[in-house]
Amino acid sequence: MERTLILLKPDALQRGLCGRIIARLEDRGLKLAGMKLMRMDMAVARKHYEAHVNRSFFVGLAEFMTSRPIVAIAVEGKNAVDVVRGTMGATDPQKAAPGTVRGDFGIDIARNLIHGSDSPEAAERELAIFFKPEELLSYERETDRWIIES
Ligand code: IDP
Ligand code: MG
Repeated sequence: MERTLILLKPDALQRGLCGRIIARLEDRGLKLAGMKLMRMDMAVARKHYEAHVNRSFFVGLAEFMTSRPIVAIAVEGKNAVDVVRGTMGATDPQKAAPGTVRGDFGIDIARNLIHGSDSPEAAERELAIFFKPEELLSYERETDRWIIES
């Protein structure tokens, strides 16, 4: 079973969309493994977005992400990384399909509401930035028994 990191960005909290976004993750069948309301600091922003530090948008992105509270969420499920990316939609909300979080709630690439790790390796790296091992919980749900491994 795969785990991935989701961040509800400051715009999701400012707009009061956390519940609706988390509902979509739960609706999809993903299991919550960790959740934290927090403020990202600049050191964490640089670490989390290390692949983007030299991009033109990095300063604006880091300033935004550290400006107000975020919610860090770990979810677990079959192919969780790809499932979450699909549920999020394309990076640019203008190009994101209707039915996705970004496609339904966003219009600006710099205010696209949600982060999700883009590979299992990135997920492992990013989860370790936001959660101590003991903050990620493993527990059984009755519906887990319905999942067929393939
Ligand atoms: P992703 O969040 O869909 O994985 P990335 O390419 O990893 O997209 O970019 C990280 C974040 O940086 C995006 O979610 C978005 O907030 C921001 N970003 C990416 N490209 C641009 C841009 O061209 N202008 C402004 N912000 C951008
Ligand atoms: Mg990314």
